[in-house]
Amino acid sequence: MLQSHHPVSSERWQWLQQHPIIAPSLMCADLLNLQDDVQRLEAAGADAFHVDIMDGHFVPNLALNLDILKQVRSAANIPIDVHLMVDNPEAYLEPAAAAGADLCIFHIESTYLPMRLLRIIHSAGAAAGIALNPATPIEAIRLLLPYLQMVMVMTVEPGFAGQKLIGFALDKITDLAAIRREQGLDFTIGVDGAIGRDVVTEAAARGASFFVGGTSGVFLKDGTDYAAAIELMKQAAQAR
Ligand code: S6P
Ligand code: MG
Repeated sequence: MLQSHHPVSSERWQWLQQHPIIAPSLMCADLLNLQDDVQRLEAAGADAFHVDIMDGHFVPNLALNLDILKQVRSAANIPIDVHLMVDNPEAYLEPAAAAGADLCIFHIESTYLPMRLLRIIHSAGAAAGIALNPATPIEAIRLLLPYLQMVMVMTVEPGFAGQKLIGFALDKITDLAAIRREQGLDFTIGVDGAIGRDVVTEAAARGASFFVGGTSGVFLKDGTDYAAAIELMKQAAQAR
């Protein structure tokens, strides 16, 4: 029988076990002063940076790219996760890891060769995550769960910041947490899309521990500074 690959748990992935992890989404940052924002967000208590990469095909928008990732890596001291919203994700995995991604997340909707992609990510030394669009059922990745360090539950259709929450996606957190418990697995459950404080509390209660902070969580229009916004998200995650 063919041996399927079983990643040896790496020390480089330990940060994913922390609760909570608040990961500001850098496509929402001040792109004209990105270095400054990276430093301010770190000083404000950000646990990781979330870098969205789009191709205008898988989603109808463009966001950050691998060159920006490389520059962020050189300015940042905390882990970086890369969220690939692209067709043909295999073309981006090794370059993303080489550019400094600690965690590479691809969409299950973008591939029919997920085990191949997981092997590429792990061979490059990064942790592997799979994102699910709001309407994609857990069934699509159930057999892959033992190989994953993260499942990213999308609570908006990917592509844009500032959208409305798609609440039914939160049910998947509960189901994923139950499978994780029953099977003794250790993947982290993340949520991305319209993650304000109320959603943080609900998602944490269901079993999520990784929260992407965009315009609803970290980059608030009401003048709340980064430190206060991140602290409020952390408190919201503990209020369960
Ligand atoms: C877009 C991307 C997300 C956004 C984030 C923004 O699909 O994957 O990471 O940057 O959703 O957050 P918010 O609070 O503006 O929805
Ligand atoms: Mg994202």
